Amino acid sequence: MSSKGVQALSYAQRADNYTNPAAKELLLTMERKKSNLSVSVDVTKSRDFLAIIDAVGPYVCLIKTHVDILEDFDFTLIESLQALSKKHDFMIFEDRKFADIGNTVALQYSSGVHRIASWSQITNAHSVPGPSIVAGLSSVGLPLGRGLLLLAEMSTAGSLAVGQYTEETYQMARDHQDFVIGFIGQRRPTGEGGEDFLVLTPGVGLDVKGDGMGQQYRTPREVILESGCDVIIVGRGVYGKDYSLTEAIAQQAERYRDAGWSAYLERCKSLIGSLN
Ligand code: S5P
Repeated sequence: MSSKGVQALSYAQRADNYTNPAAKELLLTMERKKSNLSVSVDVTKSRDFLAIIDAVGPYVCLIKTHVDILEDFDFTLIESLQALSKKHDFMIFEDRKFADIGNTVALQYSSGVHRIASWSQITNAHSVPGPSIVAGLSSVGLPLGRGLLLLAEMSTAGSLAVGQYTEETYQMARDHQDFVIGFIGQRRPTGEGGEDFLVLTPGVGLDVKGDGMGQQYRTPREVILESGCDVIIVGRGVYGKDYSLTEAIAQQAERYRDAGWSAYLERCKSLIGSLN
């Protein structure tokens, strides 16, 4: 199936293209909730973390976490996160960006304070160590039905993840399709050998173009319609700086959800027309 052929399918139709349970569940959740929005909850206090997730929960398919940012982390927080995931019907993605040898990443994924594999349905890794990082992580995650995203590109100015690096990351994914379900990247790979991969894209904002620290923002329309990505990842664009404004946060989540979903509908419509 060509890259355009994949993009013309609905998210629900694409669930059949995967054997990995986390990929299937994400696609079906997106369709059920009519949302391709993931909110990235990058705050330091558990109270704010849970309040933001409860506010945005109705509008997202996926909550992205950085649990190592939380100053007051303890494992009961994970139980609260899982309760919110049930209440609002979203999946959980710990953005751990593993980047070490296979043995070390397997320990970081399964153990330590955070025991990520025990609760995070999706996680991600840099491809810089080579295929052994996938082997290490899949030894822990595959038996649990987890899915892995490889960082093929980054949203930051001057990123080194370009060209040959990105191409070889795509190849690593093709070689491990039982566990690698897609990429963190800025565009859908072309020249695929018929496989379907999920592309989750950070660096999304409707109001500003950057953050003064290298982050670069594009709109949901650019990401979903023009670049053929699947999920928009939005952090500060949704919750700003005052985390107590939960109504305003929910409104922003709704705004991004609507922008992402209408770009997806427009994409399906234009491609179905052009493929017929
Ligand atoms: O290339 C990347 C990859 C990631 S996962 N660029 C990113 O910004 N991210 C993450 O997405 C980053 O770690 C942060 O959690 C989120 C973007 O947050 P925002 O506040 O800039 O939307």
